[in-house]
Amino acid sequence: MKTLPYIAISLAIVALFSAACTSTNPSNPSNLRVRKSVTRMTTEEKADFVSAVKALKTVPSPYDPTLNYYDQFVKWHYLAFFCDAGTVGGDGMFPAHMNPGFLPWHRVYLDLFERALRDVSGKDVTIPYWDWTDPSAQQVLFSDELVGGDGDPSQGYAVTSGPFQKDAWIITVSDEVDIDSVFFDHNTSPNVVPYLTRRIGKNLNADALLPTSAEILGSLSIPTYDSAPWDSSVDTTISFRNSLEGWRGTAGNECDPNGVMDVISIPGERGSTQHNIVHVYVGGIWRAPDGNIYAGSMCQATSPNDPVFWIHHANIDRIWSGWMKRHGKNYASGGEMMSGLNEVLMPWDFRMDGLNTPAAVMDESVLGYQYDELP
Ligand SMILES: [Cu+2]
Repeated sequence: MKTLPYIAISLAIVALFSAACTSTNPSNPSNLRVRKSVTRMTTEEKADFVSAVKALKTVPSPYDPTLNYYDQFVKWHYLAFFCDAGTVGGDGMFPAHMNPGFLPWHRVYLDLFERALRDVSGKDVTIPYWDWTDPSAQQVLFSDELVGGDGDPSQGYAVTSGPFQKDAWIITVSDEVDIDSVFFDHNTSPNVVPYLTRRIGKNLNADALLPTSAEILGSLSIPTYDSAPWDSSVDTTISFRNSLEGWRGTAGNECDPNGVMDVISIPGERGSTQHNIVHVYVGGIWRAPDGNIYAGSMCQATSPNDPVFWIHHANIDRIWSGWMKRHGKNYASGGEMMSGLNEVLMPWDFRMDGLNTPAAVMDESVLGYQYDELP
């Protein structure tokens, strides 16, 4: 495997706006779409969201005729999961995790998805968010009106309820690489099955627990956006980004020799909280009777196969906005990754409106949306 060409990005800590100017565009607030908590959606809004998501599976991607529009998004995320931009097809894909670009990359990604939902449905659909600290949100989210429930143990934890159940929601883009096997003595199956799997709350040797309010407030109190060495090993007391992304205790293991990131948390081996642990919470990790360790759809690099992904990441994005409300629109980057303030986050270079760099998307109102409530 080639190594990523070293791109030195000098430290850039830029205060774009003062903390006083962090509210959404006051001159025209009514034009902003509102992303709401799943608990505040009407029955009709839930139905519109679900049918728009499902409609994306039925139309071709405008970017790649071999994919449907939904699976285009899955494919982008999969490619963005490699540390080494030269690993997959040499297409220079930006590594969208474990670096300062994590938050702006996913902000642009969600925005493109939300635009696709509106285009395909002709309706003013927005992505709702899942406040993990609200138990009623979990009930609403995993109901048949939204994403359906837990997997069925008798069917390999296939999701068999709701609009995205087995046979009604077909997965075509799957992980091809075993993410964990390089570092660990176990083998996590890429789980190549054409349906969603979930084993909610199951981590290999313990329960996976959702983030607490105290943990989120702790992240929100961190004054610096990110710090050297700008990856998953940075001390989380000086990196809001890494604290929220959820890496803990990964020093020295930021990327494996195959250039694949490891999102999976095994207690005692690698800690994981917040963004990461919610992926684990929904997908689950378990040892099957065949001895292999399996990870549910949300634990894969192709995690956007599970529509929970969008609702989870809207909450990540909302917490980022909540952090900027407190600390100003500050951004800091460095290291090898292409995550500089004014660097185009790949592959979003096709965006002709220029909303594809960290600087351009710091204020979500520029993208035309706001949250109904910030933490
Ligand atoms: Cu991601």
